[in-house]
Amino acid sequence: MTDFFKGIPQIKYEGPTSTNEFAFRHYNPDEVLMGKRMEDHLRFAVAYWHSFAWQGGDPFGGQTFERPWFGDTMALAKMKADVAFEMFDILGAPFYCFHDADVRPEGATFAQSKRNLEEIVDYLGQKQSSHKTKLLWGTANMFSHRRWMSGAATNPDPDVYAYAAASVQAMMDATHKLGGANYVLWGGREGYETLLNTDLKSERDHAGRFLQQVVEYKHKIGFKGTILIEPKPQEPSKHQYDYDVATVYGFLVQFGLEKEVKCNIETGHAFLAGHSFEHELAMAASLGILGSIDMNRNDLQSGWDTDQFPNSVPDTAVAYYEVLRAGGFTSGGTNFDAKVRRQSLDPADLILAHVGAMDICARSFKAAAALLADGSLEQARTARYAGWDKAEAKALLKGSLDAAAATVTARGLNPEPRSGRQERLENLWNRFV
Ligand code: XLS
Ligand code: NI
Ligand code: NI
Repeated sequence: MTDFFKGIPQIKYEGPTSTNEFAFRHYNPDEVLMGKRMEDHLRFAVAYWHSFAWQGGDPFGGQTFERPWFGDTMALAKMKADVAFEMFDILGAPFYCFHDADVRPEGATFAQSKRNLEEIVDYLGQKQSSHKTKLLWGTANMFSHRRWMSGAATNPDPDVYAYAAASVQAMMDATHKLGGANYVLWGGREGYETLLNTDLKSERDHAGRFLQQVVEYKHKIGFKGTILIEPKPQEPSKHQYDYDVATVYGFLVQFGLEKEVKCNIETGHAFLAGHSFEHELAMAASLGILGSIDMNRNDLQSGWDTDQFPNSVPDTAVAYYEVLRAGGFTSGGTNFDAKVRRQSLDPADLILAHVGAMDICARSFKAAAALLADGSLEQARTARYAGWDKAEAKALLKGSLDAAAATVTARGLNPEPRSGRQERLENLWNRFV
């Protein structure tokens, strides 16, 4: 036991009227909704990088956090893991997620980095067997070190492609060993800064071949988890190839991977792409590639990926409504890809940020589940499209364009517009949130 969280109790559900800061008011892991425990629906995960590796820097200043595990030794990496699992226990977090670079010190050579990773993975494995928290996903950080500055699989230098292959292989092995439910690829540097020096076609081709190799390797080692691509339009690159869900789907189809790979969709990334979070979720669900979510929020004035914890029930509820309509999570879950602000120095800030976010998600999820169970919204949606159930409507799709055109005169069609009822549906929605 470390004493980092000394004095902080385990967080328990106390109900909506509780005034105890260190309690859940809405997240009740054992409460059954739609036939499933809330914990099994939401599948919360803590992101190792934001809570344990990030030092509080911004473009104008460096480290603000002083954590006893900051430093580049294996002993400190183990202390970091000890503290991480203490936090998972306090929160009752069923899952966590990490990058290779979050958990181990970088070595002088690839072989040394890999040995460091393997040693820490064994340590994390022991932790997992004596705690309840499991791995939602692992991923390789191929954006921080200067070797990745011009891309990983899309780098003009083939040696970097090889280094990316070795990095992903090592992290897939680690994820497999730890029983991870998914493996994530987020391509922060898989894009360009300027088209003046970029061969866009060959970069995309290399990214496609790389992803095929990842999928081939998954089958070779018998990893049963889902491979997930995390779309983001820009930041850190000016333009990233995995711009949004629809772009990723086109890319997957081009490389024959649309049945193999799904998406990990992040709230703030959806906004950066000019979409709402629910748009990205609905799009992925309609394409059969909704995998998992990175839950957070952006500061909408700054227009940047600020990775704040969610704090709006109406916004979060529409997102979970789309997840529920799609049948809920299978291998995926709700990863808090969120960090406390750089002035939030106290250990309690880390805990309470997650407590608040888990409560926001639980409240939102309950609202979404109640609306879905009520059925009125889905009935209204079904009624709006009911014309398509008729035989003559189905025939329009089966036949040719001129056959469809001919029905206008044959049936004397003169369509009357009908109300879309948006405000009435918004009022209905607002009864639940
Ligand atoms: C950055 C991404 C990153 C991924 C994992 O914007 O969200 O944190 O989730 O590499
Ligand atoms: Ni992000
Ligand atoms: Ni993310």
